[in-house]
Amino acid sequence: MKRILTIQDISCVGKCSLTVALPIISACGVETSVLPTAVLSTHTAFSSFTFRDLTDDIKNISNEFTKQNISFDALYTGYLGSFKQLELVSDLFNKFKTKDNFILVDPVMADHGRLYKGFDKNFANSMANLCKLADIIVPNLTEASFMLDEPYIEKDYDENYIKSLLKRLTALGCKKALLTGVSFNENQLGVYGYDSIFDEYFYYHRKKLPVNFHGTGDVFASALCGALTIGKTLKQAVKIAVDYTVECINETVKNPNANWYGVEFEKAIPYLINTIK
Ligand code: PXL
Repeated sequence: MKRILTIQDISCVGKCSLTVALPIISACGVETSVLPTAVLSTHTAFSSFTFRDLTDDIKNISNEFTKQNISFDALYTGYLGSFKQLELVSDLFNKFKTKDNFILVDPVMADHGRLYKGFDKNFANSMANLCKLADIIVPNLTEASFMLDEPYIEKDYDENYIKSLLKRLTALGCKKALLTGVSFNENQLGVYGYDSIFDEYFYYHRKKLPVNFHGTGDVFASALCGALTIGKTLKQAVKIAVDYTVECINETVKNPNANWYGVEFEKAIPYLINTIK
C-alpha cells in the first residue's frame, strides 16, 4: 500500500488541515501518516482559538522515522505556522525525497486578497522558498500573488496573465504549479495548471457556484495528493479533486443548517471512492 506523510496542523474543530487530509487520503486507498505541527482548538477564522506549537517535536519525530527506516510515496504540506517550521520542513524534504516519490506543497496562508491571521509578507517570501523544493504546488491566486510580489487581481484578468503567473511560479524551482480559484467569467471557476517539463498548460473548470466555503482548498489538495499517489496523471488528479470539491460544496448547500466553518466533505466520500476506482 502506498504511504504518504502529511505535515500540517490539527484544528480540533473546523474541518481543515489534518481532519480533512486523513479521511480523504484514506478514502483514496492510501496510508496517511501525519506529522502534526500544532494543535488548535479551531482554525484561525474563528474569533478566538488556542494554539499549541509542536515545532520542537518535528525533528525528533522525523529522526525516528529515519531510524525506523520509514519511507513515503509522497510528502504533502499544508498550513505551517512559523518560519522555523518552514525551515524544519525543508530539512525533512531533503531527508525523505527520493527519485520515486513527490513533494506537494499547498502554501496555505491567504485567500480573497488577504493573508490569514499571524502571517506577513516575509512569511510569503519564505513559503516561496519552500515551494522551490516541491514537485507540485497548489496556491490560490492570493497566495501566488504574495509569493511573486504581485498585486492581487480579483477578476478581469486574462489567460496570458494566469500563464505568466504559472511560469513564474515554476521558475521558483517546482516542476508543476496549479493555480486554484481561476475564473475568466461569471459562469466558470477552476484550476489552471502548468507542467514546466512538457511546457504544457491546462484549465479544468466547472460551473461557478454563488457560495464560498472555508476549507475547500484543503479538500482539493488532499484529494489531489491521494489521486496522484495512486498513479493518476496530473490532469486526471486535478479533475478528480475539482469534481470531488464541487460535490462537497453541493452536499453542503443542500443542508440549510450546515456549519459556516467547513464543507460537508464526509457526505461526498462515497462519491470520491467511486470516481477514483
Ligand atoms: O484551511 C486552511 C487552514 C488550515 N489550518 C489552519 C487555518 C487554516 C485557514 O484559515 O487557520 C489553522
